[in-house]
Amino acid sequence: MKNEPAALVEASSLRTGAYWMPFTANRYLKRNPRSRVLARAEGAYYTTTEGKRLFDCLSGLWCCPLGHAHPKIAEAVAKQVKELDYSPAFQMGHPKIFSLAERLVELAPKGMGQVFFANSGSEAVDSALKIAVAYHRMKGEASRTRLIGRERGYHGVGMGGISVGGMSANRKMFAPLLLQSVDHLPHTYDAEKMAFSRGQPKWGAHLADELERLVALHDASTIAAVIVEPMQGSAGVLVPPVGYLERLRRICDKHGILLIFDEVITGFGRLGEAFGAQRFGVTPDMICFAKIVTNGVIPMGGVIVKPAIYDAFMTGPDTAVELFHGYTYSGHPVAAAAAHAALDALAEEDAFKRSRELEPVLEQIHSLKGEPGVADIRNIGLAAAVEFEPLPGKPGARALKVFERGIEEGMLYRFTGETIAVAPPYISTQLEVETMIEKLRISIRAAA
Ligand code: PXG
Ligand code: PLP
Repeated sequence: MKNEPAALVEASSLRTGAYWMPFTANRYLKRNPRSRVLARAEGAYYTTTEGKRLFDCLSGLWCCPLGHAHPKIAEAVAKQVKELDYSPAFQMGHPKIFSLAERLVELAPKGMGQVFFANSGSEAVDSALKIAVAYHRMKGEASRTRLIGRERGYHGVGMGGISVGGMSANRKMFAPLLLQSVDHLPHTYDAEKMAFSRGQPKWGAHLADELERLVALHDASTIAAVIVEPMQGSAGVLVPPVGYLERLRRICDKHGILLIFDEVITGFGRLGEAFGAQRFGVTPDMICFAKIVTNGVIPMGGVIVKPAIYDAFMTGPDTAVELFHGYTYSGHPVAAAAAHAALDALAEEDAFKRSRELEPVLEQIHSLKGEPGVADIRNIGLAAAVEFEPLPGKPGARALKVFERGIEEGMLYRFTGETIAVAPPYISTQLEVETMIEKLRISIRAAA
């Protein structure tokens, strides 16, 4: 032990029993936590307690594209804690949250008007679903209560989010708790038709017409909203077919159904524009956001809505609460300060442009086609996923092996199921993105 660096001793002596880790194989990780415990982060790199430097291939969990320990954000947070550390969220406000709402409306596609704040993507989604149902009721259409999600969708882990979500692993354990009035569109993935597509697949726009079938089945008068991720992130970067989102928009308009884009991953430049809405040229009625709004430094999420939605609630006596919903930490001043600093930095560093410049570099990930076990590669914006054929009899084992080899190679990839996902920081250099891809090649070969 004597010759080991101090940090290594620290990692091996960790008492891991009390921490129930989220979305984690607890027993496996705790058997050997060494390479899985992060001590520091700066720029595009983490350092483990062992002293190993890891390139941050997924920008944290999709949330830190400006890099870690960003001096402006760190300073804004430190200053805010001393200036106004907490402000009651109900019946009170503070200057930075009003101005932040205005900034977010400006960043959003034209036609959005107000922002409701929460603290995570899950809360943002549950807020949006509640607003949708309440909105129709305010408009005298109380029968519109049904929510339509999509297969393979991920909308966080709240009761509403798992109900409209379409990942069976996230739903089956909690089946009795799922909302009743929910239906799902089919997902848009078909390996035969679109494997190894670069950017948007050409096939699949017609799958939006399934919404017409759900309308025919349930009747439009029972449907409140459709919620989709413009690009399905958690499912492994499932990119919308050309024309698909446009068709969903048209069908929603035709039937008076609200369209909600869950942009928790796609917001703030991941697809090269402020939101996926701009990238795809489709404006929803509500946008859920979280993650990058503070560069991941302080939790924050929220819902951006069209003025018609907000206005529908602004009736009755003006001393009455209009929406019976909110969180203790809605619009938290420290989160607001972090968000202002993150938005400043995104603008000053021309980060959306940087994201667009790196997109063709990341697209070179398609050079991994033909490597052992690679079943598909998908990409759009600064996001990509490699999907593997499962190792015989061992589901998920291949991606785990790739992930573990990646750590040895100095790369922190994201693995789930049979996929490795990457969404590098906007501050990455071309060489770093290229290296990330080449190290992935080495790791895939090693896992074969
Ligand atoms: N909606 C979408 C579209 C998301 O991607 C959430 C809601 C929930 O956000 P919170 O902040 O409650 O976790 C998400 C979160 C991954 C990964 O590796 C994805 C998410 C979170 C953690 C990991 O794909 N997405
Ligand atoms: N549980 C209890 C007992 C509470 O008092 C509150 C808030 O006051 C909550 C849950 C909700 O917490 P939050 O507003 O942080 O979501």
